[in-house]
Amino acid sequence: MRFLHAADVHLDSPCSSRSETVRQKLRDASRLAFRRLVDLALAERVDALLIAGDLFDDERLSFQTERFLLEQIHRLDAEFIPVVYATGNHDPGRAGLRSLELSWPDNVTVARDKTAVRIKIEGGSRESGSREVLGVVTAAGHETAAETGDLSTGFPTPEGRVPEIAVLHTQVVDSPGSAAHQRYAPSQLEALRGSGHDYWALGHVHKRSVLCEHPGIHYPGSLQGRTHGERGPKGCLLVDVHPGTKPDVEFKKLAPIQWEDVEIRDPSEATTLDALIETIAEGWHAVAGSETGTEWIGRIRVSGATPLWRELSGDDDQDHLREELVYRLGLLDLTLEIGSVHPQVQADEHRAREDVLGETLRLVSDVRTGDASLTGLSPEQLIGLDDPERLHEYVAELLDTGEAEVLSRMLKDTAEGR
Ligand SMILES: [Mn+2]
Repeated sequence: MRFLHAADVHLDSPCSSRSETVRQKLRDASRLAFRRLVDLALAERVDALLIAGDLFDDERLSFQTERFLLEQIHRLDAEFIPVVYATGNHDPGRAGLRSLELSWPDNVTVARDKTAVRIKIEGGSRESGSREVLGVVTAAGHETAAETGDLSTGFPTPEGRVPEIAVLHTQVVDSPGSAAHQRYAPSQLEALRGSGHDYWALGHVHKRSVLCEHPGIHYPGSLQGRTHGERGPKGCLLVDVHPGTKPDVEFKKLAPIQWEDVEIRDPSEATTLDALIETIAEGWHAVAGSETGTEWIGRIRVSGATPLWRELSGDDDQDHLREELVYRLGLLDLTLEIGSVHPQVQADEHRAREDVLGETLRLVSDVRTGDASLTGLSPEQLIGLDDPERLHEYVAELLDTGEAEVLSRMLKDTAEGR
């Protein structure tokens, strides 16, 4: 039996941390990814499409997206491709909720609560009537948004004559990336391995991961990444299952927008902002490649010793650098994070000096670490302090690049970055 396994589509997800333009692009991208999923199902002539929960977020499904979703499912119905959809914690199957009330075409089976639903998947010629059972899909769903029980325990033991596939939105305890997710409907890897199913089509963890090759126990990851935490290519799994052997599982990229991170830890060679842009561009292309047909959202972190430490510490130059990078790398959006940047001469080398420089560096350092008293400094006098309780923390922030500043003003070879 051959099928597509997708999960965590999150249609119409708000992605609230981004600008309105980017949010709109991400919503469109989720829909395009879903359309591509249906295109792929038709092109590969699969026997079924399995969706392991979180197809959308609660009741937050616009009328337009609802129509789009049903149109896409109708395309599969027209080609007699069954869809098995097990609800997740974001789209629970309680009566009155969208997952249940949508006017699903006849090819859709919704597993809406802990009662396991069994569906025979048939193949062969419709005209001659010589139909055969290719496999059995069993699915259970989340009835509410906070299922705490192990839903996998209600799955009946497979009979073993044809491939048996299980569909479930669950957090397999101790699976990679599971710590980032809340503990909804936890299940045990050993129990899934020993259940007798040939393949577990899981959902919930947004990172693609293989928990077991044989039997196949897989998370396909989200269909389209929504945050910096969901990096890399996103899509679905194309699976072939033959009883008794390891399933063939192939990842198919579908997401039109991809998130990636680049970290520049040694920018010391770049002596101008243009040279720094060049360094970052090299780092970016090493991660993102030169692939076309994908839009990118980047997060770039720069830290370490650099002759540009003073420019990089100022908002104006950061904004300029960010805009240049967006243009140069052709990004849809960019989060630029300037970490701790400092001149190439380290304050540590001069802190022990028995002169005014050593004394100043020690004082700045002590204020930053909280070892020096701020007695006499009145919170009312300080510009920009909104909470008097944060006095020490605030002064430490003001002195964040204080040692570098003192060094560059007093020592010849630091001003130019040496
Ligand atoms: Mn999800």
